[in-house]
Amino acid sequence: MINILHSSNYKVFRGICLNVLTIMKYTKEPVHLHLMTMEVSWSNEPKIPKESADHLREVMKSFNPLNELTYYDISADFEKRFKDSPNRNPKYTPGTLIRLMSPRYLNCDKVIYLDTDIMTCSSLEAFNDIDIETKEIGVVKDYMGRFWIKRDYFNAGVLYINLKKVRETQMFEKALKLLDEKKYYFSDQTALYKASSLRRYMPFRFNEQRKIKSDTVIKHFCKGIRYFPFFKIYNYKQWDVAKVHSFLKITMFDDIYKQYEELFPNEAPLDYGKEK
Ligand SMILES: [Mn+2]
Repeated sequence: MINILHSSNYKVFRGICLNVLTIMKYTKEPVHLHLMTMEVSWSNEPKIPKESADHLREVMKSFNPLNELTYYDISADFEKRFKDSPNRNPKYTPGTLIRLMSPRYLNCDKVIYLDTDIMTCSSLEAFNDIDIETKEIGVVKDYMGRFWIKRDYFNAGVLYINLKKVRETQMFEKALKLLDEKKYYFSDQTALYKASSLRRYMPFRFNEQRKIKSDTVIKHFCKGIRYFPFFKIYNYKQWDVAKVHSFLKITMFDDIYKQYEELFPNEAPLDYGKEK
């Protein structure tokens, strides 16, 4: 059984659904998705409704009856933990802070945390070959941050978490404490960097922040820079199908987009071919 963690609000739920469809396609081992969500008084982003999570579970089970989904609404706990925090409104969304509470809720030993702007390109079983027994987390370097911030600065979009170990070392609790004290630009990514000491660095194919290669396991649709034909900072997500086609030139997920529209008729539709 492969344990996956997604944590977010409802705004980006279709990213999770799209990613789950890629996991259903490539990963043959049963998958247990831990879905954490919340809504808080200082943000107008709604939580993922339980009905949507229930539907996603049904879809997963239609691929393999052994697949599982557990839904965690941590609103009350989150409200209490972050209401006075200088980081309660991070650069992107408070939703990204949810994962910091995961060791308190999940009862498995290891989990693969995935951002919502992620698609898999081959089987997650590749993680089984990565030894994190004596480590807190498996991480991949941040493509840009390793030049600009620090050589070993990692990208927190994919984290292979040894929950047993981090409960021992209190790594996530340390990260939460750091966020109480000071405002960080990359909030929890920087806090996770500062709070961790036992890291396994994984190859870029586990969090590919550039072009998809033949051995890529996970493609991260994070912010990127292109220098030619002119300098451009871009940030196109996998559900922005028109840009995925025209700018990123990726067509390998076209069957997934079609499947999404068939299997999730009640969720936000994808904009086929719409130029913005
Ligand atoms: Mn991301």
